[in-house]
Amino acid sequence: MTYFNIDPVTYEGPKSNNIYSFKYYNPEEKIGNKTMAEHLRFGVAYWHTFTADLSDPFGVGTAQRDWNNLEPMEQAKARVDAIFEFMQKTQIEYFCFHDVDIAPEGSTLQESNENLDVIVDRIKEKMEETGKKLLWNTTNNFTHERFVHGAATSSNADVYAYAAAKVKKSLEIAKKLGSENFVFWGGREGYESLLNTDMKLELTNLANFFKMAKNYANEIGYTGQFLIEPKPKEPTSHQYDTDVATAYAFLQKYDLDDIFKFNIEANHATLAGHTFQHELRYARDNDMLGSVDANQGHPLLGWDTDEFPTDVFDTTLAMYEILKNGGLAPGGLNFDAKPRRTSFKQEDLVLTHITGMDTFALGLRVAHKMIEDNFFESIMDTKYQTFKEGIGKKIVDGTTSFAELETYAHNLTSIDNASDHLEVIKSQINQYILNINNKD
Ligand code: XLS
Ligand code: NI
Ligand code: NI
Repeated sequence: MTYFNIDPVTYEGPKSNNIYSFKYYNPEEKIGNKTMAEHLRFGVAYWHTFTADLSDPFGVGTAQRDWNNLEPMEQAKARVDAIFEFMQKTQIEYFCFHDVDIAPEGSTLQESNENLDVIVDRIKEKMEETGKKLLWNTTNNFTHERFVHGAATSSNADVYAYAAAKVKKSLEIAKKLGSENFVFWGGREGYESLLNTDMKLELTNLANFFKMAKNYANEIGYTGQFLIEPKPKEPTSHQYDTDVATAYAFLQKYDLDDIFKFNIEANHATLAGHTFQHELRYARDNDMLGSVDANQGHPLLGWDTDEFPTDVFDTTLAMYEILKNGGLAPGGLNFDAKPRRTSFKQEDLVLTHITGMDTFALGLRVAHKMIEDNFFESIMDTKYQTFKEGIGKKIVDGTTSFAELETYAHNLTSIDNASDHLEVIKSQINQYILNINNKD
């Protein structure tokens, strides 16, 4: 059975009109000292691409998929075959999933685990056959009604235990499939209202949950990188892992900051009232940048629309942060993104990924060139030059005092501030993007 009736997608360059080709992503081409494939480490999200049906709060699913009418376990098997064919044809090396994406839940935990075992075995075989790898897996502790009050922050200890059992199983799967990372996204870890929420208790329980997860990973010898994926709201009105800064403070308070890094999702950053670059920078500056959920929000909609990335300005700045981070490995760029409800054909799965991959590949090319030219570095150099010597250097080194600064201020005859020409900087970035394919 063939699910995608196309030849493998290859690089044809920016002049090609073939929608089934890469215009900017050339996996084996070296950019600096790594190939594009090594820089970008693209991943496909099982849930959006193979499990979801494109329903929204106002309408049923529109996705036309070959596996739509199969029985649950047959459907699960077909999806495994489909995703591996998909990865072969799109040259995507990694994939990511939640437990419930790959196998149907049974009526008991035991039954769910048995279903998982069957599918995980099939996935393992396919991984060995194709060389494709698991970027990360995670646990869905938010969809089922038992998680109505959350999972590791539920007000019900029985639910907490159930959630722990599911994460335990997911860690075993991670170990078995050699998952390079393990993700915790907050799901329903947050609150609807503080009127009836003991935030302090819930956060302490959450911290203990993470500690037990790490202990269990150590016990079974699972060494993948642990990642937290911040999000400010949706589904709860306040998610505990609001943004990188908030989650970092939580990790530090509970002494978990050595165990985790962050998986940063572009659309979550904008939901939090930040730019994507802000979240990446905050994490990078603190050596906490682990992986990325590559998508973008819709500028007119206030929720997690999970669009495929198309904004080159954004991907350029993202790739700048990622390059300055020394890359993402063992993390990568997981397309936590879905076709619009109106793009319901199976082939749209391929076309959307080509779009996202090309947008990041173009961003990589531009960001690399800017770094070669020391573009941002020389801007910063000029802007902060007063901190390189004299009183400025003393401030940076922490070797001055208010008394000394006061004396210094009294002696100033004038203060000269420079314009930062921000509009010129933006225009120069446009020039970089437009000229990236010109050799002269
Ligand atoms: C939801 C999240 C979710 C995580 C994995 O908004 O992005 O998809 O990436 O649980
Ligand atoms: Ni995500
Ligand atoms: Ni999301």
